[in-house]
Amino acid sequence: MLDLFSEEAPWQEPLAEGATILRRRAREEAPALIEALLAVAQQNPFHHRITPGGHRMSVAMTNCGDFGWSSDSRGYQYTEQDAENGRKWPPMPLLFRQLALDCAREAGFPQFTPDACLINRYAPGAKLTLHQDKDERDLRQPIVSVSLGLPAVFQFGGFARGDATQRVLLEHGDVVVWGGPSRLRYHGILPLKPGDHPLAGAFRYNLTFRRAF
Ligand code: MD3
Ligand code: FE
Repeated sequence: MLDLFSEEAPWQEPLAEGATILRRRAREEAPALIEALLAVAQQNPFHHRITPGGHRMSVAMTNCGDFGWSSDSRGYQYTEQDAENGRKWPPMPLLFRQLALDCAREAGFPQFTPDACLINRYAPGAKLTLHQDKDERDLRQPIVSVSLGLPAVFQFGGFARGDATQRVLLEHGDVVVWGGPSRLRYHGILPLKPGDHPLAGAFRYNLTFRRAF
């Protein structure tokens, strides 16, 4: 039955405890978001990091905000400067910050204030293997993710790497807020299929807003 008094909008669904998908929430803002992320990348180009294990990541990354996440042979860390060029990360565009705050509030996290935004760029074939995000100081803070451009299959599992996984298609404009117990779930992205998106061309972009410190 249609519940007119439901607290949740129909496009807002729980994925798991503490995780909410806001389908197409960022559709209207998407052209401006893409323009802003390309401007960030002009100041600090996308780069394929090397993992501590010595592998070149297929996903290209840059960051904006007070802190940025990166990896090198010594490990993963949040830093105020890009070790690649010694410069501070570009500031987080106001539009980014506002969207992250609004989505976090809508999903039940009104106190969220991101200090870091990691920007991932996927070309065809790029993937992210199952991992946990646990380099942030306060794991009670959620992560807000925004998908732009080509669609991708997102995998999310349990609290151990070998746990069963679910698959969810993440499309242009989809926002997911990961908090509560879902914050430590293993997750990843299957290899991107080639395509041509009207706003993003051959790429998928993902913004993740975080409270690093
Ligand atoms: C679940 N990014 O940057 S977004 C990452 O699409 C990352 O680029 C993927 O995983 C991407 O770390 C997935 C969805 C996401 C982001 C962070 C999470 C899911 C999460 C943190 C905890 C649990
Ligand atoms: Fe992650």
